[in-house]
Amino acid sequence: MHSKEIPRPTGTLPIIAEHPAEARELLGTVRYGAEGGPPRWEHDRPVLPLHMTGAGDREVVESWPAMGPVRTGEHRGLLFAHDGAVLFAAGHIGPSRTCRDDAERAYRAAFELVEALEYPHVFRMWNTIAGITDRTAAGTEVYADFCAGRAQAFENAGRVDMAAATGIGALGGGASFYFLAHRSRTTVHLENPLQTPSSEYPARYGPRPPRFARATYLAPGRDGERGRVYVSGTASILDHRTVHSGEVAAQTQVTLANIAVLIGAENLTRHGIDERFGLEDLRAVKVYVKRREDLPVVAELCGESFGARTDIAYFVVDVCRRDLLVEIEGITS
Ligand code: 3EB
Repeated sequence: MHSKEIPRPTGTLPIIAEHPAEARELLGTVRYGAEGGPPRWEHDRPVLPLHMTGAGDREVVESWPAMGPVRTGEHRGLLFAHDGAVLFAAGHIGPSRTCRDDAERAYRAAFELVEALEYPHVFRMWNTIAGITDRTAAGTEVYADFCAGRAQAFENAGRVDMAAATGIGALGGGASFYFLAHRSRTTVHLENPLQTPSSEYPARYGPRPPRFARATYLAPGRDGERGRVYVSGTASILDHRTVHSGEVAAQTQVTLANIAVLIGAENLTRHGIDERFGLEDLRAVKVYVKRREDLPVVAELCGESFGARTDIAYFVVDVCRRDLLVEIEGITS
């Protein structure tokens, strides 16, 4: 006799599918689809539409399960849902051309929310920004402008901790974000010894540095939830420099190697975590590719590196630096 492991819904690993999972067990849903805009209510749950797929691409629906009775609400345009353990919140930052002020406002609202609801441990944030490498009316790069507003909000809130994050292009719909915070589980924000911490990037990348950790480890819960690493959007960056400009295969390899080092035994030990993970342990992987023609090469390299059980979604969108061709994120199982 052999028994088969039955997948158990968990509050901190999403279900990624072509269709939304059943509403009553969810915190919220993110639609990586053909249109973006403000979050909305569907079946009393927040739904955030992101414009991440082009004509003919399949929509990807990311559903965050709830572990208990869910309460919902709205705070300054952020729609949220929480179950006593995890808070999910989603918002539309605004048009990308006025990113700085909009980002500051949106992040201020986010920090107010986690304080008020008492979910202090922010463990993952996603930012999607249309025209991320364009210039604002004032001549600043949109991404740099976004970073300036976000940095100001962190400073105003007195927040020195930085969570795992993704900052990535979108095909339209301005700038949006969503995040997850835990009420009680310990978070350890991880850096990668091969990469400069984002908050120490030199000024050439923008007036205020980005604010994200390379990954966040959410420690095991008393309820039996395992420890997981949430890997940020990771790119072909060593120290703070893009490497292999124009070469998609080499960029993909450096990106995968960066993630392997980040989640491996040595780096986790350095952060006081007695666990180890490899690329084959990742789930809910998202791969962002700048040029559609690079998809086959990137998909082949990812297919070889991740496990047979890894679910991978590909999106063709701009990455935050013009010379970056690929960015990859995931969550350990
Ligand atoms: C980088 O290392 C790549 O601004 O939140 C990755 C993850 C990136 C998060 C963010 C940006 C962000 O700079 C870009």
